[in-house]
Amino acid sequence: MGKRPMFVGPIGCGKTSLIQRLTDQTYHYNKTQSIEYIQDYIDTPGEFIEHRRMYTNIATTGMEASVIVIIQAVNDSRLIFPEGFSTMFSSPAIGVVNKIDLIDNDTKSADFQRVAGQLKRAGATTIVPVSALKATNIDQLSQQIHAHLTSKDWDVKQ
Ligand SMILES: Nc1nc2c(ncn2[C@@H]2O[C@H](COP(=O)(O)OP(=O)(O)OP(=O)(O)O)[C@@H](O)[C@H]2O)c(=O)[nH]1
Ligand SMILES: [Mg+2]
Repeated sequence: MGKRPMFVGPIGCGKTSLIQRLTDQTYHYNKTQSIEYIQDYIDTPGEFIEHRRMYTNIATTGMEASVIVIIQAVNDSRLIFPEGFSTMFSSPAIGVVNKIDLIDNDTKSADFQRVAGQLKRAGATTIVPVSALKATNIDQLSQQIHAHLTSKDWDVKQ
């Protein structure tokens, strides 16, 4: 079984849009209805994170992933990921704050700091600010993801 990154986050935070950027697909809206495998990426529906009774689905699928990418939009003021969220996985978690175009890329802003802090407390080892819309910091995100995949894991497709 290949080892992949799995993207989780609430409805509309931009998981699918980011995967489209990372895989050089056209950026277009496409509501995720179920777990989808897009090239080497695992995309999940936001419902899986918004409804805790669906956490088991995420935990099970997470066993196939060697890195968990937890994503929240900068304009989402809710507490989405509980403290220690990442401990349900055996793989490390990267935190992504998406839609930074809405704050003019200002990572010092209170909104950014609040979301980044929540992701850290959820267990993210690093925080990457991105905009899927403007394609900002996509290379940086790609590097962070690949740093968590051994080349062997990433190359093997079975
Ligand atoms: N302003 C802004 N909008 C974005 C950005 N990324 C995504 N969006 C918009 O947010 C909406 C939801 O994006 P999706 O990528 O479908 O979000 P998702 O997390 O896959 O949502 P589900 O599949 O429903 O869980 C779309 O209208 C996107 O165009 C961004 O960086 N900035
Ligand atoms: Mg989606």
